[in-house]
Amino acid sequence: MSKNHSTESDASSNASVSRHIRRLSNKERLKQFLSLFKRDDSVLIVIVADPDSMASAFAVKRLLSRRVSDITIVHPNIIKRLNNLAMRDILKIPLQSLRSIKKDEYNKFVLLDSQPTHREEFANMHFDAVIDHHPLTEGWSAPFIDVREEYGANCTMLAEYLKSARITPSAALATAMFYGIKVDTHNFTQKASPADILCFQHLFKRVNKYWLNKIERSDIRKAEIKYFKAAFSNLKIRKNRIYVHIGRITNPDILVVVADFLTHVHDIGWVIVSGLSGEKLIVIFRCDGYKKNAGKLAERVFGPYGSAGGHKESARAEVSIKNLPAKLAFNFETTTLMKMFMKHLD
Ligand SMILES: [Mn+2]
Repeated sequence: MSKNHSTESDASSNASVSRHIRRLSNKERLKQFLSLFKRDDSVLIVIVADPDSMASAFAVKRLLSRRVSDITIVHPNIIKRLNNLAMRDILKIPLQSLRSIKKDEYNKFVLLDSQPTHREEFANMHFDAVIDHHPLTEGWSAPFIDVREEYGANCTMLAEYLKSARITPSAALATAMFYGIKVDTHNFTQKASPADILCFQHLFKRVNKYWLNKIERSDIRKAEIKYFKAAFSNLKIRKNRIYVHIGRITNPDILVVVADFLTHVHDIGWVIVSGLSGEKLIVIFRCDGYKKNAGKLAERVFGPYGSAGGHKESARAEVSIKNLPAKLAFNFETTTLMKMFMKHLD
């Protein structure tokens, strides 16, 4: 069977493989998936590492353990988020970078929570199985394709495979899947299917809540505590809005942590936090969403200078400091940030 040619017939066969697998019962689907593998197979599981994909890979590793000769999980991206590093380390999920392995030492390839069209690194890889919950893309093929867009989390699908295989997840695996579902559904405030809710409920009693707490809370590096000091001394409150320019930062993630923290303040409708990273001014927007739109405000204020946008309640702008009018760019501080919003907020 020819693979990965972007022809019409392949595209339609890809959709039809997926349609066929969708129609199967959970048991039949599991059977088909397992039938891809033989005892002496070396399996490479490929993910773009995030909580949902890590949990999915962990589940497939469990599903195939004792069925194949060896299983390796790899990811092309660098894991920067502290929560994700904590998840990997606390739950002992064995991950390696895609660059660190030799592909020809493996004979079976599984892609989870992603599709071959999602990243350049996947374009010339031939996958035996793709299990994903993103919209089905064209121009690739695989013998086994299970793509269910309506699922909030990919690992919910894997939890169904485990259930059909009568495998009870360990505390580490259950915690991984539980966290994966929480993150991908934004604690069930965004896309979630009844299957995600059922799975969440089913996993609940196996979750280690201490591990889960530690993973969820680990989002500040020790070296970043100092930015809170800067934030508290620089912040200005006007009307029901908090503005803070933190100054120079090494990792923009801290701006998100500070902004989210400040949304806890009573009677505050807007939080706008900025920092300088390299040549860039990064601005994080948070609002309560009531008659407000963070994405639109970000676009109005920063759109003319760089990339800006987001959702109703949260948004982000990244602009090269050189693109700002000289009188703003020179010595940017909290009052400069406030000035930029004057025209746009009453
Ligand atoms: Mn996902």
